[in-house]
Amino acid sequence: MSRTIIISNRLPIKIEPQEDGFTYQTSAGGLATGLGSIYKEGDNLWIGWPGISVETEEDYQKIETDLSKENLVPVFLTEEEIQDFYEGFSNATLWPIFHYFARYAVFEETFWESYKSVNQKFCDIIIKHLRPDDTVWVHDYQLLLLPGMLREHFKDISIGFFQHIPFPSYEVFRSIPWRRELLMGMLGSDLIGFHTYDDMRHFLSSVNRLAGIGYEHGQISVENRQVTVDAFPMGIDYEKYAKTATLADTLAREARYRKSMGDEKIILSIDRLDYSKGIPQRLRALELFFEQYPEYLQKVSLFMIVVPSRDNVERYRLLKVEIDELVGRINGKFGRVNWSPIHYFYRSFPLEALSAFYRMAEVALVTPLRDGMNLVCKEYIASKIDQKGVLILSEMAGSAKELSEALLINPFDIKQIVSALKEALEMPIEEQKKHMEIMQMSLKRYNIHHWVSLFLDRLAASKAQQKDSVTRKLDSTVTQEITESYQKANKRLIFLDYDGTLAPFTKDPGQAKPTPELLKLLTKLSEDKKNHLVVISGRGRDSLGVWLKDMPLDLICEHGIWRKEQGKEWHKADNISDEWKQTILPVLDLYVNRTPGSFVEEKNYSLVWHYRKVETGLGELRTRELSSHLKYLTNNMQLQVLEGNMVVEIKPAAVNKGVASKIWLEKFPSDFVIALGDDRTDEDTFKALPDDAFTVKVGFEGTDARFFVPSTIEVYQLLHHLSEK
Ligand code: GDG
Repeated sequence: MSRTIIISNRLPIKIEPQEDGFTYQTSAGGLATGLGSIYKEGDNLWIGWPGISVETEEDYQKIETDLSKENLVPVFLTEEEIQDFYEGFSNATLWPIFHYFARYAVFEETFWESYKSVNQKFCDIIIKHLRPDDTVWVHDYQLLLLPGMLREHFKDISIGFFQHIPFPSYEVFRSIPWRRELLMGMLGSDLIGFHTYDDMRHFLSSVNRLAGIGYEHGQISVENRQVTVDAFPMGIDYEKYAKTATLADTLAREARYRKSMGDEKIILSIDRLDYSKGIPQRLRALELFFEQYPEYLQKVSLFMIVVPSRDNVERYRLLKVEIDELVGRINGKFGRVNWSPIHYFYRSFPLEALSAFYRMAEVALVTPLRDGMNLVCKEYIASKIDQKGVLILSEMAGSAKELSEALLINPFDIKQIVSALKEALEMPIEEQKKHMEIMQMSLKRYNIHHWVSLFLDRLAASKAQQKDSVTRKLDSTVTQEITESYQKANKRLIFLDYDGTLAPFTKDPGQAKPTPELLKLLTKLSEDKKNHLVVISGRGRDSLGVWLKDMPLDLICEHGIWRKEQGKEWHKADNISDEWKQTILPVLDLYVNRTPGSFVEEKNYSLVWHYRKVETGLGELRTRELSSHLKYLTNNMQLQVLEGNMVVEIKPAAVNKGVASKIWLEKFPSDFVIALGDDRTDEDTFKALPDDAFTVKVGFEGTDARFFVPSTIEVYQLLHHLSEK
């Protein structure tokens, strides 16, 4: 039976030491509820830090045994690891960088070393429990290296990773000294999930620019493994919040609180103590609100809950002091004997109390400067049984992407928060209900259970897709298979692409001349009379035709427009015209003007726009624009627009490498066929060849070839090997 193993920094449990052992209380957090139905089932597991330091071996054993009954496996951390891995690298390096507080980030080698070793510690413990057909789901920024470490031990295991906090723009992420290692660690996964499309976009761009790995439609090819990246906005346990809001205990609490507050309208805010939550900004906005609209004094107050968090860290202590001072100042300035503008609680409350606050509040004020998702605003909406209430929500929270019916604000724009407060307090009930209804419908549907199954289904689907489309690495076994078939054959047809296959890429295509080593290798292969070599390229005959002029092989240039058998004249494909070039050239020139570093190559019957010297990202962007521009323009022109390796090529639709290779197949029947190529134009060759032909892709991107090799080096090795046989 395949099992699901959940991994997160923290186990969903709180352990308290007692005189005669320990007490265990399961966490009621959103993630714990959502995953509860999974890890408690059958042999499934949840592995993580139990949140307690123990001193004796006996206690270790005891906790381990107790937890195993709940399907939980502890990873114990030492005090030093908590300091360096958790408070250090996780919360003083990654947290600020990922929330765009780059100036708060600490880059400390000892923190990094500890981060690596704790990720390794997790890996070692997981390995002891893991079976090859298990599915592993790793959570969050404390364990970015773990997927890569697990992949080293289990090549085929299914690994999902979800990041709960934002992924920053490449411009910010790049400042981390260990950025590449972090990305490669994440790329050990099969599926990587973020809350929003923007996070996903930032991640893809960092992978592209820092690890030099390209992507297409959210798919990254890492050493012949497809990694899928997608957005999965996390929901809440809607039913739980809706139900708690109707419990007798909740209603009794609400009645008690209401009585002591009188008729005042309540603005509610609930956050963990964190600089990303925008608490001081919110307080300043409230101060300005009372200054501008004194008529609201004694009629409205802010109910502010701040849950203690990381307060032994200096940065958080300073924030606490700032909040205390602001609350003191505002209460001192506007307060009356019988009224306070702010009711401030620096502690946590039970769920029923929270639910009563949600019910009571006319307005929820959620103003993070940056937040991966933010669940508090969703819980507020789910608790509004009567649908009365207004949500003011920062556009910097992931949830703002879903909750467009809220009053969205920029948390740095204090004046805008003030206007939103006024608008919220004056919004007619009917309008409040209308917005609330829409948001409730959406949250009910996209709840936590939906999120969990969406992620796990997608992981299973990505894995299945990977298995379907396996292109095998050309290893010693495959080489052996090819060699045997080669030796048995009497007539061999060998198709070789040029750029990226026989010759590595150069910045200037004119520089990619064959080296003496290559000429020698091709000559040696051709000397075997059983071999028939064909170089099949998109290049013009003015370069390739000249460079390989006297070689004992056939040439197919410009994708088949020009063809030449050894010792014979050039032959042009029938009915090919070049008149269309006059229409297309000015368009390409326009893109050259707009894109520094790009240039146009003009061949007899095709045109190529090259962007290999263009800034990463810009080239890809222009490619997309140019391709769609050209596809529209060439609609009735019998032309084909091809996106190749750092090029966009336009050529007559009637010719391609597939059509050309078929001509050779018919003309030269063979009992051994091999084709090697690196870009999308070679896919036509691969598809045109019979099933038993050996098709080899150079590179990792998705391909129809049966085998792949990482680079031209392995192409040379294979050809050398065959030339010796
Ligand atoms: C990270 C990301 C992302 C708060 N006070 C009390 C209490 N809470 C509960 C809330 C809510 C949770 O804590 C806070 O969740 P958030 O989503 O707002 O924030 P983070 O803890 O920073 O979570 C965040 C999340 O992961 C999920 O992916 O949304 O962006 O930063 O559920 O209700 N619960 C109780 N008493 C309190 O006093 N019982």
